[in-house]
Amino acid sequence: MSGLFITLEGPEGAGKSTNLHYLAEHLRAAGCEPLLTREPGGTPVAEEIRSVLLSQHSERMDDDAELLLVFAARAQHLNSLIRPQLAAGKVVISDRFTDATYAYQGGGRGIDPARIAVLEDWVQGSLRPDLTLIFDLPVEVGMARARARSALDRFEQEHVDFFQAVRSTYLERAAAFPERYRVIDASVQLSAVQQQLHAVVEEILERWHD
Ligand code: Z5A
Repeated sequence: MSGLFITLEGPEGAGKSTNLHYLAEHLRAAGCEPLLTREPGGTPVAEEIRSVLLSQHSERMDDDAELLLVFAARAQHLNSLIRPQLAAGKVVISDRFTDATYAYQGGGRGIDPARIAVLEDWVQGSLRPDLTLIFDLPVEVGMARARARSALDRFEQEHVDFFQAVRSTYLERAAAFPERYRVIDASVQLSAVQQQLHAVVEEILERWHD
């Protein structure tokens, strides 16, 4: 793999989508044209799986079914989009990836992370993001932002405890593997969040040039 794989993570309403575009603008200004994508989704088949995952259904979705759908979408996304782009030397930025599975299906739903790791190894082999930005903020602030923005999807209807577990899992992962993660304080006003991203843009450009 000669490209660079960057992922953006955080609880709902953290500002990932907003800041994905900000990062991309600054990379483009420096001559780097990143591929922007998201999970679940990113390709036509994976987007169909996304809509199953985010919609309400007449029965409760089983936790294992949810986990396997997340990885089914990821296999499609990786093999038909991300791996070829990385092989072509591109910077790929994904709004969420497998850290979200550890946070939502592991922390939120309570699935044993060892089971998630088995699927991670199966679907991804040795591929892991080069850099992961965690947009961190108090759960109530993120929930209020998401609620003010649009109708709530299936995940967004979860309770505060679910999102507390999601946030804690992200922070535990960042503390365990500090070389891969950068934690961004996303609770402050947008300009102050974006100020923190300048160092990240520099780091991406340096690593891309190497
Ligand atoms: N999911 C999963 O369970 N397992 C997995 O493995 C994966 C995903 C990959 C879809 O994700 C769901 O899939 C997600 C987890 C699950 N569910 N949840 N919750 P998604 O990324 O598509 O949806 P999301 O997490 O709900 O993202 P979001 O709510 O769209 O949040 P965001 O992208 O982080 O935020 P935003 O859209 O950029 O900003 C939200 C609003 O806040 C918007 O009006 C902004 O203008 C505003 N905003 C942003 N920054 C600020 C600041 N700094 N101050 C004030 N207002 C701000």
